[in-house]
Amino acid sequence: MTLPLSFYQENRQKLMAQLPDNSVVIVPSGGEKIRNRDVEFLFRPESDFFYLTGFGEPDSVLVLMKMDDVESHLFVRPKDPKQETWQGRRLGVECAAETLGVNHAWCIDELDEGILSLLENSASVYLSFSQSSDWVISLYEWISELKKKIRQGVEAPHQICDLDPVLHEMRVIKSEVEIKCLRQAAAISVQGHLAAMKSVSSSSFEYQVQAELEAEFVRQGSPRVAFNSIIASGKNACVLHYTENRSAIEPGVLVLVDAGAEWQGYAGDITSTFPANGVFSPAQAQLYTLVLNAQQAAIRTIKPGVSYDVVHQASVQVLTQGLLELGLLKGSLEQLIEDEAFKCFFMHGTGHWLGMDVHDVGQYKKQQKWRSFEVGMVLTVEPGLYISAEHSQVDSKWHNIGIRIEDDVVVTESGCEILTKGLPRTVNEIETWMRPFLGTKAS
Ligand SMILES: [Mn+2]
Repeated sequence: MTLPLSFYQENRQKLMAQLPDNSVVIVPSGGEKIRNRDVEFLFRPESDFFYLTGFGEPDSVLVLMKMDDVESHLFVRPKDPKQETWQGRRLGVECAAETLGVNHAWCIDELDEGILSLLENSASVYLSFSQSSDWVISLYEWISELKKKIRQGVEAPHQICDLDPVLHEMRVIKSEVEIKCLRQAAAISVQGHLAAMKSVSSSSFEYQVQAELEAEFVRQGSPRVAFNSIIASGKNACVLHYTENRSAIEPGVLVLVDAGAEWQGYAGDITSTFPANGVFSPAQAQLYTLVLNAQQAAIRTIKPGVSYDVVHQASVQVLTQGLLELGLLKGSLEQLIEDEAFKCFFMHGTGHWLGMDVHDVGQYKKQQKWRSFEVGMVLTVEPGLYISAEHSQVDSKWHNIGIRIEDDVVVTESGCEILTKGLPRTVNEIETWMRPFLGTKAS
């Protein structure tokens, strides 16, 4: 399944409708990157480019112009039978315009002269200020070339603008089609997490759980993970972005899995935490239930008009209260919240925008004020607690427990819809769900 061309065409139209006349937009796909010697990383286009084209090849550049009409120009790699035999098929210049629904296709080798002709007599050029600065250097060179033609009556652009605020604001609000893709990315991610839970008690090492998780993603048709999977057992769960996944899974520990599949360029992002041998210890169960309560309280706050920071406040409130009751923090609730005492155990935010990028683009604040939720926004809700052994002031029964629970939600008219449904979440649900799959480890 691919999205219809009209999705990308509409995105281009919507973008250009917001820009002044005589604007030119430049959006590159990015290129392949060397991993080591002659091996490349698997290529994945920049999300802005993919959002506007649906095209997955490297070394491509989209140029949109708003002169009398809106025109779309795409620079792509040429057909090259020898290269294609070795490196894979290319769409080529001939087919590109029709296949991708753009007005004109160019060969990427003609980029300099092509862009020069497209920039002639334009007033403003828009490109992403968060992407490579090489483009700004090229742009200056193109503009100075055009300025040399001033006596021939050519006008050069006199304004370089950041494309991010306009394009990324569009990407924050997801359309029905996008929500469908996110729902599918979430559903595949759920299946992967279930496979991980199913396999953990018979796995000796974190990477074996990763293999089961990612095998399920692939089996379900996801072309790649949305980000590097985290399989963190025991104390490794206290390292927030642990991706080594090489440790032996010790008996009795919790395993934190933070992983998501990609679908049509859209990311799933789920964190599950479950016991390696299917049963929580009392201390693990207490902390786990606290994080789950915080997550549910946070999700309950989400609806149109509510300020973004309310979600975090809700989870902070529940977590601080719970840490106080369990004796991990001491003092008065109000004071502890004001002093952000929770930060030594919960050091990240409660979530982020989710879309084509796992930490998706878009402002969180406007004029220094947290923005309010709108229908079609998609975000993660993921409170956590991480009690490393360095916290010698707390009882050692809490040490080396790291828990995060993360789901993806879309803001709806009446509240929000959880996209990542179908996972056992309470202590009881998890233990009951895992029971039939408890195996013995191969020695
Ligand atoms: Mn996340």
